Parts: sequence; C-alpha cells; structure tokens
Amino acid sequence: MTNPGPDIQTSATARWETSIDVPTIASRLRGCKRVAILTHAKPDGDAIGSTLGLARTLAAVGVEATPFYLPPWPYRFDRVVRNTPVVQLGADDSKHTIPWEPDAVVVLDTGSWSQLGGVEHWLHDHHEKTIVIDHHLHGDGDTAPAKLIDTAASAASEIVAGVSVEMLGLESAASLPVEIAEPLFMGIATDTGWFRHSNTKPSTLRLVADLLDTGVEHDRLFANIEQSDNESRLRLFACALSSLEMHAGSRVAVMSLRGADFERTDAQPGDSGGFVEAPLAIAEVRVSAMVTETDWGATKISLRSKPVGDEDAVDVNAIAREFGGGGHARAAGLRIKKPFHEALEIISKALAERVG
Ligand SMILES: [Mn+2]
Repeated sequence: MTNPGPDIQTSATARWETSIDVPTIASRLRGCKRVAILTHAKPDGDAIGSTLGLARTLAAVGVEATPFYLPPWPYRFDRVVRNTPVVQLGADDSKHTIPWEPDAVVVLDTGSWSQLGGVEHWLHDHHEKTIVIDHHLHGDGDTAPAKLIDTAASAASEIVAGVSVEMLGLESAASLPVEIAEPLFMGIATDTGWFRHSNTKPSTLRLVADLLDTGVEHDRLFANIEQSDNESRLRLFACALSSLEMHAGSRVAVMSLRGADFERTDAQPGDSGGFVEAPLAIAEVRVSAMVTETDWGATKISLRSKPVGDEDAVDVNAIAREFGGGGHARAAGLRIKKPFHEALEIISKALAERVG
C-alpha cells in the first residue's frame, strides 16, 4: 500500500466486514452525478453482470455511471454489454487512471488489492469515495471505508439486485427492466455454474425466478456465453486433457498447459477458463488443479473441489491461501512465482499431502 492513511489498519472500518447497508448505498449513489464502477482483473460473468446491472440502474435514475474493466476482456460477454458505455483498460499500462473525477467509486465482486492491481494507486487516492460490494469470504478491509459484504449471496449480482430494487423503488426484482435483470441473471448463473454449485440457495432461485419474470431469455444467454468458443479453445482443451496426472490414489487430478500449447493451438491466455472443472467428472476426484505457465514469470493455478460420497468437499480456499491466493471453498486460485516444472511439483505435492 502506498498511502494507507492514518490509523487505517487499526480502525474498525479496516476489517473485512459490512459497514454500510443497501438503503444507505442507494441514497448515496442517487445523490451522485458521476460514478466509476470497478471490478477484479480478468472479469468473469459475475464481475461483468454486476457492474452492468449497477451501471444501468444508475443510468435509469439519471446518474452517469461507467464500468472500467481491467484486462483481459472475455469476448464471450460482448453481446451482454449491448450499448452500455464501458471502458476496457489497456493491458500495457500497469497504472491506470480514471479520466474524470467521480462522486463515488463502487468496486464489485472483489475487495482484494491483489485483484485490483492496475487501479490500486488510483483507488488509494479515492479511498473515502469508495464502496465495496462483494460476496467473497476474504478481502482487504482497507479497500474502502464503506463495505457491503454478504458471503451468503451466491454472486455479487445477487447483492446488486437488492440495490437496484431499492434504487428504483420497486417491490421485487420481477419489476426490474429486462436490460438490468439480464446481466444480473448472467452473474448469478455463471457464479453458480448455472445453478449447480453449493452457493445455489432457495433464495437464489427465488430471485432468479423474479429475474426471468422480466423476460430474460436464459436459453439464448446460455448459448451466447457457454456455447461460443472458438476452435482454438477446444484444441487447447485437448492439450489440457492429455496432460492429466492423477495423485493420491486418484483423489487429486492435475492438468497443465505450457506456453507452447497456447502457441500451437493459437489460443489466448484467457482461453483455458473452466478447464479445471473437467476432471471432477471422475468419480474418485476430490480436488482438480489446472496449472498454467505464463509469460510473466509465475505459474497460475486454479483449484476446484467436490464432495464425494459422505465426504465433504475439500476447502481449496484454505489451500490457496497458504500460497497467497484465495477464492471460495470449492473454487480458488493462486500463483506460484516459480518456473512451470517447479510450481507443478510444489502444488502436486501439496495437494497430495492435504487430500491424500
Ligand atoms: Mn462473484
């Protein structure tokens, strides 16, 4: 941190806990002229869905709001953006600046400095104006004085749905305009694995039913988002599958991708997203890891887990945190600042020890 401010580490607001409620957020944002909306680097469906949903809600009440996205941008979400003005920040500039002075800054779907790298210095300068809305178990409390953290929410989009209903003075999400409901549905659908993961609660499905009432075309969204791969991605998937190694009596599955695999298949860095789920299809597998070589001197690792028989799912968030990463109990990620082969050995050994 460059400028944490006086006593920020010891003050109550520096803890990762809620310090603002939905009505207060709604009234604060309603009083703004311009709002900057940020989310984590490499935005996923929930990051994009929650930011678009909030931006369109603010636009509906006459507040100018722009989402800014740290790279890389996942092309499969292009259609959902429609005509909402968004800014994709460039990849080559590690220190980004929002080109105008906002009255408030809202950070969605993260509250971790490690996921906000490109805008960290700018956020430090706008600390007092920042509101974090997130559903992750862990984050950095000093990212904002105002935080709304609901770890029971399936997605940040679920929390934003409440903010939208409040801001528009509606009785329920069933009355939202469809252009607001659509990205929020997308955020919840993608963060729950299309309503399969453990974060799918009865309350999630009730909200989703309300969002569908607005006219969201869920089958078209599914096709646009999940069935829009290019050929390179499928060929890269073949590379990942053929790299599969099993450890700890088939309780741990590890796949890996080298830089050369991306070159050979003409795939882009973001193209391996979701591959890590595939080995969970094997009955015995408790934990699946996807180990990816990068060209920036570190090795990227995604972890997933599932319950098997009467055994609970392994807490992969706890394992990721040992290496400075994090995420959710069944979906987490980390980086090891070692060359590929070394990192592959370290994580394979660590998983075999903890899951074996
Ligand atoms: Mn999320």
